[in-house]
Amino acid sequence: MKIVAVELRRVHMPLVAPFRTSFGTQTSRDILIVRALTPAGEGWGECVALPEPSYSSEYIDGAQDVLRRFLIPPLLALGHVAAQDVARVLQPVRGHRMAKAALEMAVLDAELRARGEPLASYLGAVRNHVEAGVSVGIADSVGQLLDIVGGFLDEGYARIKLKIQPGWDLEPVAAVRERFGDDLLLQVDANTAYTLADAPHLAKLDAFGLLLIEQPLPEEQVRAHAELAKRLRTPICLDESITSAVSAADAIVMGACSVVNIKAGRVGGYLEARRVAEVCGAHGVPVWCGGMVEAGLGRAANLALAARPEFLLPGDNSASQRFYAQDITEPLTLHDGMMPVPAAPGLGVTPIPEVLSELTTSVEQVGGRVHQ
Ligand code: SMG
Ligand code: MG
Repeated sequence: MKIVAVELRRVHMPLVAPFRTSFGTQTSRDILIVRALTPAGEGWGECVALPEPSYSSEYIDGAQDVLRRFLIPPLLALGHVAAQDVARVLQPVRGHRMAKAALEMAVLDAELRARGEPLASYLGAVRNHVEAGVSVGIADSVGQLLDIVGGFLDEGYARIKLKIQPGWDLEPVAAVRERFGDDLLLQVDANTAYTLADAPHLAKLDAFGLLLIEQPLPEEQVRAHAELAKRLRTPICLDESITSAVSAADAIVMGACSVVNIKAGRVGGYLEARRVAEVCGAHGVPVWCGGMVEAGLGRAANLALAARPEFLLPGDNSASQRFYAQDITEPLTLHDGMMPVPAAPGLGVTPIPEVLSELTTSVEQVGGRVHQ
């Protein structure tokens, strides 16, 4: 289809509670929403970049700049573009995977809506519900953490992920295990907060029967993760380090991880995310779908991806209300511990115009005028 123009919109969404990780505390989410305008209709994308380059090198103003100046113009210049061509067209631009992913997502949504196909079936979904996990931030105290975890379990979440950092690891994990029992599916995420020298300390987590420890060491330290894996019984899962299907294959072959967290934004789009899943599946490595505190568009797309067969562990696929009192789309909700996979064409959800305009802080359009 012909991409006539692309709208870049920023929305500001308050979080229901602060979300603290080893790299910072968020109290609201500033999100870049991408809308592709075509003669056949529109398509929506959501960029997962955070306001600061703290989770990874990308950040939201940078993503918007590279989209405006370097990523959108080559697509507008084409007479016709299919979603499966977007990554190749954008390949001359190095990196900027989150920005590229958001643009590809918008083109893919437009294409799928135009032909009436849900994203889930396009991506190869094998189920219409996925088990819901929830990521729990660093709390002010262990007592507060236990209340928060208990609340999520009451809501029906099937798996708990605790954010950890030096000084907030063994004690909260031990307390959650003791309070909620050995059957609780429990895992931890360090967001690169440790070094290989912490191996003896991290090995103490082995006592708690965790599903996995996610990204203990810095993004570039894949070999060090392989070294750490030899010293821990807890399986290592990589998040930040996995930026493509090729890097996933390398990490697996090196022995750096035995589980992979797949985030489409981090690997440059849902089509590359599908390739990451295929590579992991071929190596017998289970995967799960990560989250980036997305609003409804990103959440819906993640559910479609998580419905693929390689997704053998519950992901960070939580309900809209885990972070947002008011989502920009119809809310995605839990049903008996499961999240339904959207079944309508494209992403299966659409921004609610009044909510979107109320939360919007800026809008710019790149490309021509569209009459619709
Ligand atoms: O969307 O449920 C979510 C957040 C899941 O913990 C989560 N994401 O490293 O996996 C991760 C973090 C990255 C974003 S933290 C702001
Ligand atoms: Mg992570």
